[in-house]
Amino acid sequence: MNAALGRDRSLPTREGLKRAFLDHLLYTQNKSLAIASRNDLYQALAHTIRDCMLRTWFDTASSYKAKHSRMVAYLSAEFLMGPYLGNNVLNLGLMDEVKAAIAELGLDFDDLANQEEEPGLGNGGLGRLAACFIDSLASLEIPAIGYGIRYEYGIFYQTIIDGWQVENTDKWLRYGNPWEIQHAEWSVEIKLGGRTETYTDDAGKFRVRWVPEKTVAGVPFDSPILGYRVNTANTLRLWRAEATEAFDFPTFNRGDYLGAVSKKVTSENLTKVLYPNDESDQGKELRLEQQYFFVSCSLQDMLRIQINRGQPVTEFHLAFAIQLNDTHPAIGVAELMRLLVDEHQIVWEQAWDVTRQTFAYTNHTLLPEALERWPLKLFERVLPRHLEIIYEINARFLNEVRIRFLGDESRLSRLSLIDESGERYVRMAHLACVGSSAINGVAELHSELLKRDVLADFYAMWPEKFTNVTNGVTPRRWIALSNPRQTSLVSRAIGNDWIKDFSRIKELEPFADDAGFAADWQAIKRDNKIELAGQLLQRTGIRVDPDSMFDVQVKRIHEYKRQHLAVLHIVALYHRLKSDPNLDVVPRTFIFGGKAAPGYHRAKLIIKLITSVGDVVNNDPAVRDRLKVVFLPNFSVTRGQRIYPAADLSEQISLAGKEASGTGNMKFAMNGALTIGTMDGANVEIREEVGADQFFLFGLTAEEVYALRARGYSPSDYYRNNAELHAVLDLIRSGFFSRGDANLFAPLIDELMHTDPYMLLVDYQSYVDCQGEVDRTYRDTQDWTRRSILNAARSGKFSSDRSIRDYAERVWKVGPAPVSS
Ligand code: H2P
Repeated sequence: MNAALGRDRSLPTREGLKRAFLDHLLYTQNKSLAIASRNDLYQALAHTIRDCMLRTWFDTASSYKAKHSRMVAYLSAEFLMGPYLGNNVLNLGLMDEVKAAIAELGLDFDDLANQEEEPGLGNGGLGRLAACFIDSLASLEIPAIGYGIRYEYGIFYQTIIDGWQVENTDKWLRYGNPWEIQHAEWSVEIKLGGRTETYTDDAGKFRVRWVPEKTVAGVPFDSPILGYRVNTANTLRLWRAEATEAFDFPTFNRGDYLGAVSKKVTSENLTKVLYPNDESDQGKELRLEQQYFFVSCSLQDMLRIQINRGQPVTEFHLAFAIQLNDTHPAIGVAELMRLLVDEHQIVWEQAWDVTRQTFAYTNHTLLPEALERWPLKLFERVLPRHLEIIYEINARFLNEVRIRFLGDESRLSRLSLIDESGERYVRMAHLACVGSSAINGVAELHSELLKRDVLADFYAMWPEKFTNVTNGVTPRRWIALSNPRQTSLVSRAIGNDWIKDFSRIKELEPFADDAGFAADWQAIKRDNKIELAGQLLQRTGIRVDPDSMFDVQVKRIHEYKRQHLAVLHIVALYHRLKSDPNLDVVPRTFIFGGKAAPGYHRAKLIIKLITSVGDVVNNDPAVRDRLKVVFLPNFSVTRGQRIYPAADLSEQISLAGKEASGTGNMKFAMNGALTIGTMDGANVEIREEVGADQFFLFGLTAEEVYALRARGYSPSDYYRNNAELHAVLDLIRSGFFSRGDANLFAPLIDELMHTDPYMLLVDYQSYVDCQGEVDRTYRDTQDWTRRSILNAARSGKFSSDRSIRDYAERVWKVGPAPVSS
């Protein structure tokens, strides 16, 4: 700890902060104020803030150790943390003091905070959920550790060139990461490839040994995760792969200089880069290695902690509750079995008991193509011992099934851990279900559909394992940090306890009818919009009117999320304006953001469609600036923090039954945006909570989608029978938005007209009508503002603190273990 910050945990004074900052500038960055770059200043500030957290971090670790607290281990291949500085200052309760101290040095806090390279170690909702959960676990003082991968390059940096997405590597570590501490002393060794052999141990027992083809080292990098204004700082532990031997002397001595370091290079490739979602099969082997790598590192680490505490490994499940964030870490089930049986000589039955009681599995998707499975051949090549273990688990499991469902052969093949319908695959979701004591979906509807559809056979086996935990997001980052104006207004009205206990946001309800409060609320929204408009201009060159309605859709680009349905609406409006230039429309700014997986061509074409329609609409004088379409490149946590507070309308328009939950929908709602959406994912619960008046509902329900598909769906009927839709599709198809190139959008439009797997054409009219209702409501500013306040006031359920309490109670059976000061 920096001496200037004092030796106890009491918070530093402004003078102390200034001194610590200048010390770090000098001793850590080796610069004076006069010659420091902005990055130097950021680094010095980051180190100063980190120092303020260290003592809490150490005290938390010793308290857990002393009390033998049962720990939650959250295993996730992705942690989309977003920038740390602001969040840490907020959670320390030091925002005002730090801002003042920095200002007194003639600097601007926000300016320095903007220097931070955000660790983009996730694709979207799944990774961001892990980050919200880690914040809530610490804030609720629940002993927990997040385990993941320290990718050298996170999700690609997206630029838009000529309307197309272009991917650039994300060099987030280029200036170093002040928030992590490397712990080489806790490195572990990871085996890969090779073969297995049997032997008889000293006691005459028959055993199996894994003889790997190669080994790599896993090195942990720890970041403190401070809870909001509590004495708890948990740990996020991310693993980096390194060569066990960095330099091969025999090779070097033979004169092969490159060869001497090649092992180092290939080993380090393992944690080089985060895989984008929806990628094709290429590079799959490395991804399996990545998953196994971080899972094995983490399990070995937990066993080390367990043994250090003097607890027997047969009580592993009493010490740790492991949550599998999707199937990416599901190999953990086989790995824990291997560690217990092969390395700790525990008998199979006991090891299996321990394993099953340790794991719980969260499913995040209903899309069948997104359920992970590994070609058996590849699996065997990388993890030969695990395949044997999986066979054994499967044999025992299928016996259980046989007894329960006598003679039901098709059930056996449906449930098997191995898919044998064609080329053979290992089914990771099945491994996760069999090896876990609890299985959950991430919203009520999603959990129901899991039981009915994707995991129906497992539900029939073990109904008691299934539960639902609706997602949530942290109000600290997504309101207090992102929307300081709304935060102070709310706190002036109801005090600031809502930041810690978000259920109390409901106390805001009466203020919906308070004219003064409403006027302030509206003014704040406008200020936030002005700020975002500035960013949009700077990043895209497009000038937008802050008095227009900000209609926003930000999320991964995917056909099921239906960004192109929003485009059909824009084109319809444009078409109406062209036919009747004096039409009275509500001026709107359509804002899109999100990344398409580099190999997902259709998604990239959707981006091109958005930007192409934008080019025409934004530059057509006949529109007279009443419609603007902006695609903000490189949507990220940082960008999200500017966008959610500035939105009027939140677009949540996936086909019902496809979006597991959604979490952006919650961030918008908390920041006062009304939702237009389908009965999908957590939308259903949002509507239930905020009330139907605050939610513009359209489209088929999941039931209706099933029924229509069963009857046989013919999109061309909708095309033929709806004149406006007909015109809209024709206009896009004709090349009007693509400088006459009629081929460009043909694949997209032809698909809509022929198969339309996400039923845009069915929901089109209902969506456009609903948007008409949005317009009518928006025209009455007072009414809109009232709804906006009510909406935010009733969003209490969607705090990730509530989600974590649900997990703690229903799944992990853990409670808070406050760290005394
Ligand atoms: C996914 C689901 C979302 C869900 C999120 C977190 C995979 O996120 O699709 O519906 O809210 O996990 O559970 P995303 O699509 O944003 O990558």
